[in-house]
Amino acid sequence: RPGGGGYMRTGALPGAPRPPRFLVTGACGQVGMELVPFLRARFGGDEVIASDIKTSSREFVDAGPFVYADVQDSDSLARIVLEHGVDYIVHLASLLSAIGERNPQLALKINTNGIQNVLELARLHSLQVFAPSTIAVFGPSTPRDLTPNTTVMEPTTMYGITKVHLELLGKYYARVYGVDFRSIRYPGVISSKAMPGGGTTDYAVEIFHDALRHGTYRCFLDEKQVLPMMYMPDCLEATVNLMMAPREKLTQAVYNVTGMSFTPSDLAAAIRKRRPDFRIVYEPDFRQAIATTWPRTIDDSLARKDWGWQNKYDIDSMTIDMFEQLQGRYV
Ligand code: AKB
Repeated sequence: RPGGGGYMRTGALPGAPRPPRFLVTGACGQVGMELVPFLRARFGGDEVIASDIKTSSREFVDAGPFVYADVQDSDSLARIVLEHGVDYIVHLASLLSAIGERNPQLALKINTNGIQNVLELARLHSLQVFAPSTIAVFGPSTPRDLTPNTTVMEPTTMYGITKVHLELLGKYYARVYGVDFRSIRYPGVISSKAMPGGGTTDYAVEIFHDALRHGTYRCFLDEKQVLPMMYMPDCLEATVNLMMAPREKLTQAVYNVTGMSFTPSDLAAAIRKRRPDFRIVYEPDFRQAIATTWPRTIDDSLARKDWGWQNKYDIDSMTIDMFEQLQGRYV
């Protein structure tokens, strides 16, 4: 491999003699399906190894290197890292909040084993790690408006608990072993390519599909529930910008990031600007109880200051783009 050191790490990502090689776990999930092509466009198709325990589509598997990897199996992860000369693990595999409350034991097992295995590999083979955290690390005792980067983290969901574990473990490996661990607390991510799976913020994606298919949506959250959100193009930019930021610029390992905050009724109103006949009914279920424990708005000023985070999309520009992206699918 040109200029490459096999499994030896080059150490320097920005300005490195060759592009870094990435392993993305959970690549067939909502973020992975878009982050993998985004990284490939930027760093080269062969430099990004997508991995998952399932495949999303034949097209995705054929688009570049794809391997089977269960994040709970550290030996098979090690094998991939060594055989492919991986420098950077982007660890996306995780069970989200709603599905995690349906099966807390499974969420605990997959989420904690996954990050433990990834960080151990990073320690042993000098890899860099990006692993997203979430607004779900916050709970009822956290200030819910303009939630600061550093504040109380007492989540009440298993998902949130496993992500606090991820954050603290990542910082431990950074402090004790010098692992370069970076993380963003993702808000709800809205995207057009892949459906999210098992989250509390999923309504903000489902609503577009149902608006286009049926002209109506049954919302599982209360109409007044404000939650922080971000559109996928902003999520991709934020993720790669933090991954590539010069280390000396970073004052944190984990950053709050947000693009907008809105309620289901705000989103319905934005949709009605394009679909005046769109109807929404509210039938809050167990996910509403999760949402009430999360922040309404997030203070992401440290991300803006340290590595220049800037969102491009607000609720209206995101809605216009979602319609453009999805239109062809349902005509
Ligand atoms: C979820 O709703 O569980 C996720 C998240 C906010 O982390 N989208």
